[in-house]
Amino acid sequence: MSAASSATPVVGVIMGSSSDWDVMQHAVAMLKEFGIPHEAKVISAHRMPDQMFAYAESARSRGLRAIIAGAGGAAHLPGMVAAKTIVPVLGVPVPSKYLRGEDSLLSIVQMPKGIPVSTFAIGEAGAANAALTAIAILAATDDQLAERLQAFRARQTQAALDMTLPA
Ligand code: RP5
Repeated sequence: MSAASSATPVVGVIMGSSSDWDVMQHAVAMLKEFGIPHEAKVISAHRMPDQMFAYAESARSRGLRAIIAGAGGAAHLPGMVAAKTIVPVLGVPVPSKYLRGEDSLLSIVQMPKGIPVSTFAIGEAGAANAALTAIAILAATDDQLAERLQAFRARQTQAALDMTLPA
C-alpha cells in the first residue's frame, strides 16, 4: 500500500516545546501538501524523558518510517530519540533566544559515530526540507509519491525559469 494512503501516521513530527511550533509547522505544512499521514506533538527531552523514550521505542512498531525532531538550545531531543530507535531521525535546529539557533545546530549535528541524526538548516527551511526528505524516504518504495515529488521539483524549476529582474 502507498504510504500516502495509509490511515496511520508514517511520519512523526516532534518538538521540544510548543514554542517550536512557529518553525515546525513548516514541516507539517509540507507533509500536508503531499498528503502524508503524520502526527505532531510536543515531546521534551529534559522535561518528559520517559515519554520521549516511550515514543522512540514504539515508533517503528507503530509504523513510523521517519521522525522529524525539532528542538532549540541544548537540543538533545533528536539525538536521544535516535538512540532509542532505528527509524531515521531528521533533526531541525530551532532558533534560540540568545544564540540564534547556532547552539541548536551544533547540538544536533555533532552526533558521535554510530547514532546518526540527519541535520537540517536552522529554522523554517530546515523544517520544510526535513519533511521533503521524509517524503523522499517514503518515495523510495512508492512510485506515485516519487512522481509527485518530481513534479514538485519541476514546479520550482519552472518558477526559477520564469523569474525576471528589473530592467
Ligand atoms: C527546548 O527549549 C525547546 O525545543 C525550545 O526550543 C526551547 C525553549 O523552550 P520553552 O522554554 O519555550 O518551552 O527544549
